[in-house]
Amino acid sequence: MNKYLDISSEVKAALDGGKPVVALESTIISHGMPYPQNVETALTVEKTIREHGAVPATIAIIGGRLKAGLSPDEIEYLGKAGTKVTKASRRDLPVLVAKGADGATTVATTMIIAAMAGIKVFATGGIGGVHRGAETTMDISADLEELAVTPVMVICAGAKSILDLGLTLEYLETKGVPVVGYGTDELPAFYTRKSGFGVDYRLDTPEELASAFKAKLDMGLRGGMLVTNPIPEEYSMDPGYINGAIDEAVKEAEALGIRGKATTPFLLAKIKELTGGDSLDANIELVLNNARLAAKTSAVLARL
Ligand code: PSU
Ligand code: MN
Repeated sequence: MNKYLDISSEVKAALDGGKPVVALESTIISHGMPYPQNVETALTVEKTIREHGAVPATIAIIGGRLKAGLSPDEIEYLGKAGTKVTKASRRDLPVLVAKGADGATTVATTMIIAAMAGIKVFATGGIGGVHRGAETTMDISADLEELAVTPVMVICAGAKSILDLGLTLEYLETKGVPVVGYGTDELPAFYTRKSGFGVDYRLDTPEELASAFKAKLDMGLRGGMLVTNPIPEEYSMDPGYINGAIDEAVKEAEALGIRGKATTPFLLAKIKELTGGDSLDANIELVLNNARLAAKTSAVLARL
């Protein structure tokens, strides 16, 4: 086994026994939501996964160790420390590990560590993508490159329109990443169920998701699969309202010259501020919805 990797005893027992396991990221804890809702949400997501028959493996870097499976105390620590913990994408891993530092893992890094541990299904909220204005800034999330090379199914609620959704889909197509709509033909836009952009395939059951991913693994096709699961109707937000807040956040980021890895956390915090917490409630509900689907899908995959 990778000498930098620690798999918790519960996660290890599940993997050794061929039981379903669902990976979870930690940037959403340290950088994506405020304390204490971040910790409460992370623990509720773990509970939801257990209730649906799988074992949760929250992933992070603690003291330079790659962790698959955190204790509630470790989750509390990451949530309380918040943005003091380095947001860790692929390029951050070597130095953080060598220095024995902490890192909150993005979608990209969570996929890397999940794959090292042998975990195939990962639930999150939103992924990074091609930012608006990327034709001049070249701000394209490392999440997309990871989906191109690392064999993990990522279940998300689509992408926020802080991104250029059309360019994000083009990029994923070029990289050979299947983009699946769960029960929908349209890419969901995180807070809303619709975006105006189509997905590659609509699949309607956990069985269909699991068998498509199994086929990809069996063929040895590198890379992952992106499953986009619309936010439940009752929690979805008014598109005019939320898109107005997003546009304002993007303008403010430009005016302040926010760049690089600070961009996504800045936009998320700004949107939350502008919508007075409504967006946080929607965010929590869609993550729970993705956790349920991931637990069910990993249970099917474990039997195939
Ligand atoms: N988008 C969201 N919520 C998030 C993120 C993105 O709606 O919490 C986080 C995820 O961890 C994602 C990361 O992997 O931001 C992408 O950051 P960047 O755009 O810097 O690659
Ligand atoms: Mn970026």
